[in-house]
Amino acid sequence: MRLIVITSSERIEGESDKINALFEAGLEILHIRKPDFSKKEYVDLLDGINQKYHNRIKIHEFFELTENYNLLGVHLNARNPNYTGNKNVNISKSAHSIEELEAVVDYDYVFLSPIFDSISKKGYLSNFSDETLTTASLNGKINQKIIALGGINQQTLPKLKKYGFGGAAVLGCIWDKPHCEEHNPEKRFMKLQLTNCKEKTQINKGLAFQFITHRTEKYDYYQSAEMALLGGCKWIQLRMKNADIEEVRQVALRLKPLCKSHNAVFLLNDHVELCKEIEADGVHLGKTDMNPLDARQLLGNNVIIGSTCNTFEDIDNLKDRPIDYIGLGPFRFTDTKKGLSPVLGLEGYRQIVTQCIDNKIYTPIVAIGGITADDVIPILQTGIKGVAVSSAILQAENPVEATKRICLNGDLYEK
Ligand code: TZP
Ligand code: MG
Repeated sequence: MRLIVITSSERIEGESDKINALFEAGLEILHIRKPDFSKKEYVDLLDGINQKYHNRIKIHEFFELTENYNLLGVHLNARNPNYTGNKNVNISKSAHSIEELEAVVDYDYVFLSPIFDSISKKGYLSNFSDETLTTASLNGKINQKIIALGGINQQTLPKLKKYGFGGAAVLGCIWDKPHCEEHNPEKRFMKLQLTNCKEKTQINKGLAFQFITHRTEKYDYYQSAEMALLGGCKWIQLRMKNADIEEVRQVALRLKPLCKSHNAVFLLNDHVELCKEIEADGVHLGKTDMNPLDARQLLGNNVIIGSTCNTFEDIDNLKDRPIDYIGLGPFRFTDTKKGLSPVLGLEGYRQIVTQCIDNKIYTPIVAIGGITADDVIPILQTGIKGVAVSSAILQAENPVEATKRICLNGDLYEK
């Protein structure tokens, strides 16, 4: 889900700096909503925000400012119900009932509120029951264009997932209690971003099983992924070590629709820019690849970012980074990867899972390296949330059957 921040209607001390810090932390869209501000006050606030972030800002007043500042767009409301400018800007509006969601085609997105009891407006209580939201979700009224608003924080954000909202807009949980010394919107946003990351991968629900492509004598990259998909794998990582980018692009462009037709997630190894260009579901980054913070900035909040770790120290170093999952390995020796780190084995995973819990690190971990179908249950029993597999599938006599066995063992563990 995308995360959108709405400013407080109050004046906040050092607000431009705090907004710059939010963008630096990877914020995709900021709504400036200041009903009591004059145009001059809007201008002053915009002038204090780094120009490179202006195209991520939407405004609720003084729509003509979109022209001078090259802003992302406007949010229509009762005070300003129309945009009459001639720029092709991003337009959103608010809705307070499911019936109002009928006309969403005319907008880039629509806020639906209050989903939960508001944090900033005391006494503004949730207007939607679980049943109403579930029905609206089933009949498609709640979809990727609908952004939940009202009472969203780290605790309530995960509850949104089952309804299929395209995102969440937050205000109170970022700006609440602005006068306390600890008021750090950036930190609050990063925590929310981490919660959002964990939701995206669905790793906490059942087996997370990622197939990693590898070229063998028998199969090319595309064929290898296709067999894993036919065996029921729902998560493909296109890893083409030493291939030039054009070659990766060509395979990726064919594989992306194939994954979609199997309802599977499609990740690229290494190539952040290509991930953005072809709109892959995510990217897996090694230690020498792009920093996850920069990748998050480039890709936005909806994209999955995974990172490789070999030790607890690696995981600890990433703890404030907006990553969705960690690939931790190697479980045992494998030829698939060159320059392998020391093997961890089950005991290594047990120790690292304990260290993570002791240090309150909850990023889901996927085991990798030489894993076979028989390893799945023992690995999951250590508290690891999933597995990434390559050679056990590609070296099998029947890769489709081998994939099915891994899925089956994951299912057995769930029961
Ligand atoms: N990183 C650590 S091991 C590995 C990667 C990419 C390869 C995993 O493949 P296999 O063949 O399942 O060991
Ligand atoms: Mg890499």
